[in-house]
Amino acid sequence: MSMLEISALPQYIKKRPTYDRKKIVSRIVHLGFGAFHRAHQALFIDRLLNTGNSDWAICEVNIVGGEQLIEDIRKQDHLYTVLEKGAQSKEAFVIGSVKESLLAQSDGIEVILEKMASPLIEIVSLTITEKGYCMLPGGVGLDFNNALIKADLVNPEKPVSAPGVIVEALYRRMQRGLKSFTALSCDNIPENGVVLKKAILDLAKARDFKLAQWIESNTTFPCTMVDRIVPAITSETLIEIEGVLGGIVDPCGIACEPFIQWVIEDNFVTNRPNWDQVGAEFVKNVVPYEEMKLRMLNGSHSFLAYLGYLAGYVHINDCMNDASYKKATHQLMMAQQAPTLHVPSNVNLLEYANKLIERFSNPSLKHQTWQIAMDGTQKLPQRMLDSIRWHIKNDSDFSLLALGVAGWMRYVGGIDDNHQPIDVKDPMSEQLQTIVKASVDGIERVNCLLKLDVIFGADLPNNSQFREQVTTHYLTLMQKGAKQTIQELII
Ligand code: NAI
Ligand code: CS2
Repeated sequence: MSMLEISALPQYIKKRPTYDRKKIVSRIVHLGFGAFHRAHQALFIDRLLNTGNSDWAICEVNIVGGEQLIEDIRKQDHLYTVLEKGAQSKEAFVIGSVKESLLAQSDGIEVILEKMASPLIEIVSLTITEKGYCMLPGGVGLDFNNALIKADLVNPEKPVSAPGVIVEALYRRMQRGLKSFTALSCDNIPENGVVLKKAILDLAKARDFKLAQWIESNTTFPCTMVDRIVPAITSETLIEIEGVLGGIVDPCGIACEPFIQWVIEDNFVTNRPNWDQVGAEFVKNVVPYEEMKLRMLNGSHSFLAYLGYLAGYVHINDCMNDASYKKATHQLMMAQQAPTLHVPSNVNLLEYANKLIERFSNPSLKHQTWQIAMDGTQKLPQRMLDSIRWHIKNDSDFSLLALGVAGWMRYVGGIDDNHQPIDVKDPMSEQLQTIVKASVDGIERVNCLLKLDVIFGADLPNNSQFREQVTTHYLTLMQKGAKQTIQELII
């Protein structure tokens, strides 16, 4: 058993850094060194370094959690493995694009802020999950009741939230007469750049109007569409990676599907790396790509997460092995999500949907329905509710989308179809639990959940069609369970 280092790698691991890692420079600070970033952005940056045409590297930063990962990666000179797993293939890549790392808990926020204020840093990117933005669901504005935001308003120079950290770093750059960095959101949020900008400006305005003006005129917030299925790591996968590496142990390894996509709005403050040379796309307008991905892929993912979990399906590919679930997912995509989209001219939605079904069916990935079901209050608006609004306006069928919403309601009720308790994880879980405890299961529960206007707005609960469909599906799910409900609906 040995540690991960280039000289110890078996010859057959061909995909490894070919550049001099001593010469690479941290020009990017990334907030949220989690599973996804390791298998996506860091890999694109590594690919570009391998062309020999770039010296851009990353300083990874975790301000919430992630202590063990940072501790482990420091021990192996910030190298780690990405294992791409297709249905019948696997290939390991050793990634060298991470130059250094900082952890708020041990290094302190001051060191992180100074790094972000350094003139060398040109991009601050983020994968901090939807809740990290501290926005009200639907991205309508910063949540000033969020405990982290409240703390940052009192102590702006020692921030604890991601928006607070960015605002303070930008404040220091403004004070020092430095250029701004580009703030690059890579989270699954519609118009993620616009949402990030709103979070930052809302907080900056509450602090200092001059700072807000400076940010508005000097900082850019490109939108991005990011896509690659990267399940949370498991001990089985780490053992698999060890096997592929010929006995080298890599606690920072991560596995993912072979598919990868990154579409980026070309709007950077300074020069940006030519990620288009290694598979990314720079475009003027990312919105059509984002909407397509969020509704077709993520919308179906959430549908499968709730209805699959309730039925006892642990993984997304288990759902795909059930013919009714597979058919319902394809129908959801083509009949109820696709019509709501304005797709880029080079995209064929039927091919896109077929490819998604193939990706969801990948038996090697073991992507847990429970993982995707997490944080539903942050996900439902962009994945299902926007499409439902479109159908209401166009007087068309949204039955499967309504079933997805009813599935979420059953899920947050905390008991699955086999009467087993569900570990519901959500930033609003306290509120959800209060509602669940105080309501009789059935119509009353649905009515109480529909009162959550931060999720459903004022319009949807007042729409009789929406209310009726969600209630009917909920009652059917209660009576017959998710499997039978889906079977009967798609016949
Ligand atoms: P993860 O749980 O492995 O990592 C989450 C990261 O966010 C951690 O580094 C954590 O430190 C940070 N974080 C969590 N809460 C935070 C907060 N309140 N403030 C600041 N940082 C916070 O999750 P993973 O898989 O890396 O996913 C992260 C996000 O990436 C997703 O929410 C999604 O928006 C996006 N994404 C994920 C994909 C996937 O398949 N895993 C694919 C496409 C996008
Ligand atoms: C998933 C996504 O966890 C979730 O909510 O729907 O992380 C999904 O795997 C990615 O967006 C795929 O790109």
